[in-house]
Amino acid sequence: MIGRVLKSTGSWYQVLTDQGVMLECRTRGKLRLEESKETNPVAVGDLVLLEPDGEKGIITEVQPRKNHIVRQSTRKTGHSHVLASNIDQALLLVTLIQPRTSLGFVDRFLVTCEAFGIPQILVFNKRDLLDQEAIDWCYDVMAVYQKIGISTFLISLTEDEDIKSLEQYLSGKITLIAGHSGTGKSTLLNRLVPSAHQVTAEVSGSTMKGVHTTTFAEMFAVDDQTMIIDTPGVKEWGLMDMNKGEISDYFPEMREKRLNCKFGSKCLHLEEPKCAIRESLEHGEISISRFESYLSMVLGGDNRK
Ligand SMILES: Nc1nc2c(ncn2[C@@H]2O[C@H](COP(=O)(O)OP(=O)(O)OP(=O)(O)O)[C@@H](O)[C@H]2O)c(=O)[nH]1
Ligand SMILES: [Mg+2]
Ligand SMILES: [Zn+2]
Repeated sequence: MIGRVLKSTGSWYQVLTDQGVMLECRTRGKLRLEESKETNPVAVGDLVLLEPDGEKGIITEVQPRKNHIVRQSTRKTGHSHVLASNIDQALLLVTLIQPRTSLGFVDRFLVTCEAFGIPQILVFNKRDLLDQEAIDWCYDVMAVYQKIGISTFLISLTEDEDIKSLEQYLSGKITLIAGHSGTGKSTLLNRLVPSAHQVTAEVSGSTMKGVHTTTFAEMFAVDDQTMIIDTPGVKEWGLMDMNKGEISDYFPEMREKRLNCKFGSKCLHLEEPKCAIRESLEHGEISISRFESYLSMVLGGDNRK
């Protein structure tokens, strides 16, 4: 039997078999030991081989993954957690307030997706909480991302009667939803899959941050072809291990320009002479906020802001 993992708690897995049956499964001890640095051997989205075990199932093998996205702990514990596998795209759900999402966080997430070859959608939620000035600022920020090929949206999941323009981008695909706690990931999921009844909770009145309501990643079907993965809110987004020289490769607006730097792929775009990236920055072709994010990644700045 073969199936797809819809939910993983670390000790048991909810698997949808190719016969359309939902099975609660466990793994064999062996499967766990074989795994290296990642804390979870089986991730949401994995295609797995199963053996029946009474009313339940045993996962005997994880099929090779088309792709996966890893959440790296920012503290140097070396732990990494596969958030999900075999996805078509990642939707980053952010809010300017309640909670605040920084552009540094956005860019670290986008760079990680680029490194894993996963297309991204950037959605600003809770428009209803913004005044006109903040909305104007948000559109300026969205323009920066649109320019580098990322689809962006500004929505209010509680006020907008329909979110069809966004839904079009999800249709027929497997989409992972990520973001800080409290940005409305589960609220979005419930709008897409009303039968899911995912629990949502108000952000804390004192910290204006989410209260970590969703605790496990879980995949839901919108229709036969469309799947959505709701995930627990992340506080920080650490960059996976990558060479400093590699980072600008994951900034789409730098990828080609960097070939024109005098020092070619050795240029880190810091103080080097005849740097095509810094020239583009001066000409306004690369946005200052994106370049600042780049610098903090190369110089190893604070990953938590
Ligand atoms: N004002 C406003 N509130 C919203 C909007 N969308 C969601 N919310 C509220 O924000 C709160 C948090 O929403 P959740 O869907 O639980 O957030 P989450 O991202 O799933 O949070 P975690 O599961 O903790 O990661 C809830 O009270 C939602 O009703 C919006 O567009 N505007
Ligand atoms: Mg949630
Ligand atoms: Zn350069």
